[in-house]
Amino acid sequence: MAARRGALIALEGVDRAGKSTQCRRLVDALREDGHRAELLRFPDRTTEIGQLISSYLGREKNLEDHTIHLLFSANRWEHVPMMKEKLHQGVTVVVDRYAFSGVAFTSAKGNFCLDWCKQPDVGLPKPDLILFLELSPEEAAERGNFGNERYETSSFQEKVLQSFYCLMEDKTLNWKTVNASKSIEDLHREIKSIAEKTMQEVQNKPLGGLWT
Ligand code: Z5A
Ligand code: MG
Repeated sequence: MAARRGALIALEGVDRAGKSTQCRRLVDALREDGHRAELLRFPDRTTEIGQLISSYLGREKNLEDHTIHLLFSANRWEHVPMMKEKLHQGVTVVVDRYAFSGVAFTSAKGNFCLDWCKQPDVGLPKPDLILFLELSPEEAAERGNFGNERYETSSFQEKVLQSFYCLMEDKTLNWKTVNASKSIEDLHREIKSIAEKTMQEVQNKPLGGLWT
């Protein structure tokens, strides 16, 4: 029998929904329970491509809209060999944002169709679970002001949210929406339970390709 594989779990959601907090909590808790689990964050600002992205987000550098979209995608592709290796070794990989952020943010700029935005990410490892952390703009505002990075304005974030809702209509993907206004601890318990169920369900199933 083939070795059991790990699950690919993506966390998505609006700004300040708690994605990074919950990704860290999930990986720590899975490890404490004896699972092998690793965290990846997109954009990964540590690679050469990631540094370009980071200077774009920090407004130090201007890049043409298609160009930055392709760089965000390239930043995911550069991790694919490692992600596949880990997953096939039985390691669960938790990703803090993934291709869905890529599509939602670029398409929110207008003049981009969803289909064009998806193309560069077609064939990436398909998440077994996409947890969408839902939070109203009012509740997000209570968690502090927007930062100074590009995209951090309420009007833009509202368009991003609408793009996420379009992506969630795709029933070939396992989207689960969770209420991110709960306490960090309650939300963590809910996310951990959904993640564990998915890990069980997919361990003997082949890894899919995204949007293929
Ligand atoms: N982007 C893109 O355009 N294309 C792409 O392909 C990708 C991304 C992958 C940088 O992302 C930008 O890149 C982002 C999308 C774009 N632009 N925007 N906006 P990033 O991931 O680096 O962004 P970030 O700086 O990490 O922010 P975030 O992800 O929006 O925040 P978060 O991770 O969801 O939240 P958090 O850091 O866990 O928590 C935020 C605060 O709330 C913090 O003070 C927490 O302590 C607090 N918090 C968290 N949970 C709770 C609960 N449950 N209750 C109360 N307070 C809480
Ligand atoms: Mg974050």
